[in-house]
Amino acid sequence: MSEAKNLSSVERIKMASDGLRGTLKQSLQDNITGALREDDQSLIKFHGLYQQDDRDRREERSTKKLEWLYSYMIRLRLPGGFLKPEQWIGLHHVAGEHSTGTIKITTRQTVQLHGVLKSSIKPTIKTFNTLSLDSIATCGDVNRNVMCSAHPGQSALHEEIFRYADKLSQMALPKTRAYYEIWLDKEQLAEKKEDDPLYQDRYLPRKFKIAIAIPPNNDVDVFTNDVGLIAIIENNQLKGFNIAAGGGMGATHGNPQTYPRLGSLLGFVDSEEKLLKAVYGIMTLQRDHGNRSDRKLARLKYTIDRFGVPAFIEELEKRIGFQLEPAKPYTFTERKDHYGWERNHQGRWYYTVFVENGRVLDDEKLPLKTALFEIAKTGKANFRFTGSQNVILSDIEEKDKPEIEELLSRFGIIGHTERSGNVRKNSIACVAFNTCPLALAEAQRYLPVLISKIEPILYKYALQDEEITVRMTGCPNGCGRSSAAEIGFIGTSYGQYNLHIGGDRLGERLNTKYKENLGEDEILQSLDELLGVYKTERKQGETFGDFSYRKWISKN
Ligand code: SRM
Ligand code: SF4
Repeated sequence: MSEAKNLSSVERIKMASDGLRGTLKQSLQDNITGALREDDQSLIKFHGLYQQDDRDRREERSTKKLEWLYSYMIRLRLPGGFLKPEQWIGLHHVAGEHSTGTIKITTRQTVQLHGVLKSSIKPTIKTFNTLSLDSIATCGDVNRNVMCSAHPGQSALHEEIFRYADKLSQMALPKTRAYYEIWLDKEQLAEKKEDDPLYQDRYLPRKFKIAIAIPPNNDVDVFTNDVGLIAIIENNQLKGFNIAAGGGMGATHGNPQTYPRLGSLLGFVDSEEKLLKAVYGIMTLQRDHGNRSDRKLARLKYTIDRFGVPAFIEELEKRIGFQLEPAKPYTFTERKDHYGWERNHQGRWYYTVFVENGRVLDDEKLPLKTALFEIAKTGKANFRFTGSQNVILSDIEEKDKPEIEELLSRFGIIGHTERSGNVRKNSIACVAFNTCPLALAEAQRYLPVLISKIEPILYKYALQDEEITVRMTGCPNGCGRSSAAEIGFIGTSYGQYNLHIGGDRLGERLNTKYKENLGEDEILQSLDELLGVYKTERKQGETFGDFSYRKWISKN
């Protein structure tokens, strides 16, 4: 099944890279350009960085006959999305010294910085290293940041399950020491080639993503991952994990061979050993059978669809040497962050802060970055990121709660979190312009504005308390998981979006394209019509997603 011939250019770059080293050292030393050599642009991703340019300034730079304004985005590896306060303080300083200053919480529970100049990459990574942080394998054809349900108050077993994110991340780290040599000036071990039984010299055909959900909250959107693990808890004990595989959101406009897909349940495992073996087995199956000639068809979801789920399971069981048990029953009842104060079974406090689209910065409305910095300086709260781009100030002792509360209040964070409407608080937008090279339309810079215009419609129909999920992405790659929203906007060109409806609230049914290429006026008009009908015709308790599926999608 694997495509031995016609390997894509990235395949050749990986194999010739000498363990992801390529000519990165030479590229970095070249002061004539802010860019890297072409092959190194692919390789640097495996080190957690992307070469980008400021798209707002392309025209101006071209008119002046200047090179585009190149800089780098760096993404941290934070399994389960956890930082200690001293790490947040360090990150705050690095962001100020070496990047645009904004700390961006991503949809995979980690943080990234934009606008790092080539000359600042090494100092940035070195500082991260002093904070015990790294960016290894947060991009590239490897396993990415492993997610885990974020809310500690949700289960007494949160800590135990959370540790699996780190175990999986460790298991799937590439073995090459290139990161240490290139960025941290560690010595190359003479003659010794790193042996990497998992990735070998070709790595995976494409990116790979793992998430762990703790029912009843599907806050990690578990079925949108290559491997989605659902913790099965019975009588307050962790019994094991259901394993789903083959989720992914990306598609390409006009290419019907590409599609978003939710993961298929493969079965259940009852021990850590079996879990790690099964995930490793899935990764090697994808390594050996994934499409290596067409990167658009290379994700695990396409591999599984080529096999068919039963044949994939059979092949997996052959590799791992044991049979998966049938998946155990579980129920998701929500997929959201719990804003404000919560307490866990040990009596510790957590405050979930609403961070619109994950952008931590100070602006005229809210000094969010300063507030989080001041809170970190107390040393009395950890930072946990959520898959909806928010931050939970966590593990706060009862005696320290008043101090944290006073800071949250003084900087307006409580007011902001409480005042923001439900639809806004459940929304997600990807980065898109000005840094994403693939963006066709705005997302994080536009969704807040659009929601301000949708809110009056919600009020008109007295729907403002509904928790409808609205997500926007600047292109169909799906970084904001817009195909898994009740209302999804997917950019088609500047100022225009496809409108998708009919996804469910829990992330168990994808939405469907309802209208194409809408500008703002048409979006608002469509939503006015849809929400008006929803208000008058819905059954009691029926969500917008379920209603719109029943009314407009399922019959077509
Ligand atoms: Fe993504 C590519 C940003 C989560 C699917 N994603 C990109 C790039 C790197 C553009 C590029 O290739 O040059 C974007 C960088 C923009 C920038 O300037 O920062 C980008 N993706 C993001 C983030 C930062 C969006 C955000 O606002 O939070 C998220 C970082 C997550 C992380 O911490 O690792 C992010 N990307 C996702 C998700 C959601 C998820 O993983 O839960 C998806 C959909 C799930 C999936 O993978 O299928 C996603 N990103 C993609 C794809 C489509 C992949 C595909 O299968 O076709 C691309 C394009 C590609 O890989 O070719 C992409
Ligand atoms: Fe860029 Fe598209 Fe991802 Fe948005 S969805 S960050 S526009 S690749």
